[in-house]
Amino acid sequence: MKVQRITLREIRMPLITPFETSFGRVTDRRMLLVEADTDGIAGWGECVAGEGPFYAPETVETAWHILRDFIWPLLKGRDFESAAEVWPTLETIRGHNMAKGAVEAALWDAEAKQKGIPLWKLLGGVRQEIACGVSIGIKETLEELVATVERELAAGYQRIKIKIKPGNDVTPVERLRLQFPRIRLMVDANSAYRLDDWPHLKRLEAYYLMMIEQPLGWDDIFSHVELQRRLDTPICLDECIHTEEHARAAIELGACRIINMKLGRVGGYTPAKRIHDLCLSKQIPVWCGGMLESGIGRAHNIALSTLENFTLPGDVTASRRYWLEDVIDPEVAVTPQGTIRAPDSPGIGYAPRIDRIEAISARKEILV
Ligand code: OSB
Ligand code: MG
Repeated sequence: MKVQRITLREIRMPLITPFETSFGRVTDRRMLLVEADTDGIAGWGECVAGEGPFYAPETVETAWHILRDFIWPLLKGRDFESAAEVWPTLETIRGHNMAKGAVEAALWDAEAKQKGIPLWKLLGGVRQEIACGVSIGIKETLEELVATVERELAAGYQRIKIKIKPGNDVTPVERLRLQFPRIRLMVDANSAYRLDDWPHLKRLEAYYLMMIEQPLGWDDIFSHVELQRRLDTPICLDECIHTEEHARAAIELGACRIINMKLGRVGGYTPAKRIHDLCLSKQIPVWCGGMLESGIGRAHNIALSTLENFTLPGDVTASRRYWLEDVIDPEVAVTPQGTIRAPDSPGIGYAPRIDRIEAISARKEILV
């Protein structure tokens, strides 16, 4: 698989409704798409870096810079046996996992397309139908939150996650539990609390949550160990886990009992599979997180979610929850049972709509 050229594009799409987390509010997404041309076959990836460095250090700008100035020189002219060789090639670059993950995923797509098989099968996926939950941003009012949850449950989604922050946590959770006593419910704090807040977080335990996602510092595994000791509810780590070594430390130290997996956060399929296998051997369930992706990133999340240890519903949802019109054909759709069926067609199995992608591109750079 010879890497002939890479095209970077920044597309812009407005969200149907703004998405608010403890670290900010997004109304318009800027997304960096990577198209990798290999022996005449194009593979696609999406860089999940945000507009600003508020979830993680990377941004669209830093990723563009790293892809053009450091990743491309390592890939240019290379002839890979398989996409599994890409991640080791990039290892000399420290960090910048979202930039690495975008191009690595594009090359996995290209390999699957060259072999004429679905990406999820190439990865070793064991189920074609994946279970889906939703992530609901912080809402202005409890009524709006309840109405949103009602709508998502009616659409079939199997698990509800709400974003919380100090001052907006116990009240919405209590309200949802009163209204929906039996649903699978969880919260995501995106690092909004300190260890000292543990007595307050303990109050959430009255509402039998499936898990509390990333309550403490984005790079602070140690404080989560202390917190998990004080809580019965499982902690799920997201922001803290960038490498297999982080995952091993978190598991061995008891910082979490569940891990949220994001391709971009860990740097691609090769590290994701390694962390997945480690978690499987330690009986730590994983699920696939989301980053408000366009259809390209969504398609990759679907493929990843077919791996054996993805036993909990992920934040992988229909295109229509976020976009009036997505950039892939067909769009991602969810069944009335709250599942998504991984496609039978080669690669990611959803065709990028080049005309639409070009039309909404704010910039483009071809690396040769
Ligand atoms: O923490 O999981 C997160 C979105 C942007 C940044 C971080 C997160 C999220 C989500 C949205 O929760 C998940 C989705 O794409 O639906
Ligand atoms: Mg999260």
